[in-house]
Amino acid sequence: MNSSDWEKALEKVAHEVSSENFSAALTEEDLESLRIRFLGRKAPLTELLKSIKELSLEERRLLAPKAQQIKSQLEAQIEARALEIEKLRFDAELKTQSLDLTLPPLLPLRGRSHPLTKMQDQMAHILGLMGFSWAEGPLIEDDEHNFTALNIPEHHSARDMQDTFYVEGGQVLRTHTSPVQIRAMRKQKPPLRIICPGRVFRHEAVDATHSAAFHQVEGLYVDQNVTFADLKGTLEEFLKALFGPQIKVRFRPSYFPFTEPSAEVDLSCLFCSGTGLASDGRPCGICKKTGFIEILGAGMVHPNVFKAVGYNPEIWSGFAFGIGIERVAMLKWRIKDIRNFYSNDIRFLAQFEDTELPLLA
Ligand code: FA5
Repeated sequence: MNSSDWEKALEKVAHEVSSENFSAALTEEDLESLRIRFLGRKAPLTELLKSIKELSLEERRLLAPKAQQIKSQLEAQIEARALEIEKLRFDAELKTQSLDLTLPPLLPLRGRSHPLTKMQDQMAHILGLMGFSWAEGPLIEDDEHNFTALNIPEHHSARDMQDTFYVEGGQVLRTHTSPVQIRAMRKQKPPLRIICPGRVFRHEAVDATHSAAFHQVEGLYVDQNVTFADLKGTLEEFLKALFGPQIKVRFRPSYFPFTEPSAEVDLSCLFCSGTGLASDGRPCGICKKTGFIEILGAGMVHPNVFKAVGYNPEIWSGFAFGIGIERVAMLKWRIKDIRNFYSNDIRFLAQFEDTELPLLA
């Protein structure tokens, strides 16, 4: 199309627009038909704007603003009419409905923290009273922090303990909060006492107690002459503050490449009071009849980890632990399925009223 045909076509559109009576549109549907007719993908104005690239630069400079002006004018007219239609609808509604001013007002919905945030805060609060301060690290980690510096070299079978999501460029979604230990120790000289709460990711099949994205709180304590007894005492004290003095805590020998010796820590099952049997006498489905549920991994920091961050293992010793926040929350509030936390069901989320923060005995 040459420029004079183009201009004529535009004038035709302008004429059609100016002779259209937008006030004749009485409903949103009427207005939508008008919008499609004038501004839709196949509308003459849209076609014209698409074909403008066939004109010379000079012609485009002259004609494009005219077309744009018609388009903006159309959009403004349609928007103005939409507001009028809305008002017409509202007025009609007011005529048919009566207003009862004696009705009690609707109370505004109050937002609250997610139960996992509440649990994380409670845990951080207790550990804070014990002298641990908060540290953070990135969710996308490099191999060095997530594995190598934690004494898990490449091709080591321990990498299979945590199925990993790999990101482009060789990075990973962190599989645990332990890499923050490395970051904290490389930044700070010992002694040091930190916790790192945060989200972690594993390529795992999701079921009632496993999620592919979940939360942990890492703890790390480094000083001179730290012993396994310090680790036991700290964790027992922490878990009793969180669950109450009646809770039973069990340490089982385990293996983590970054701690030696290592342990897994179980809590007596709160669903069956540690009996292993549900109220109907059948085996407890949560603890699988064992009376205990695993909630954390822990151990004494491995000398290779100290070497990787430049701490002398002959001078410094320490313990570390990693707790699953979901698992603790499930036990504390008797939640049988981890997926409830992520379902965004307000009926579930609204059950967790603010409770007082626990104190140490
Ligand atoms: C670890 O992640 C170690 N980094 C913990 C650690 C830290 C050990 C420091 C020693 C020193 P593990 O894979 O066992 O360990 O996970 C720790 C806790 O996270 C488990 O006890 C459990 O409570 C929770 N957890 C593990 N996998 C899942 C999952 N898929 N869904 C929900 N919680 C999980």
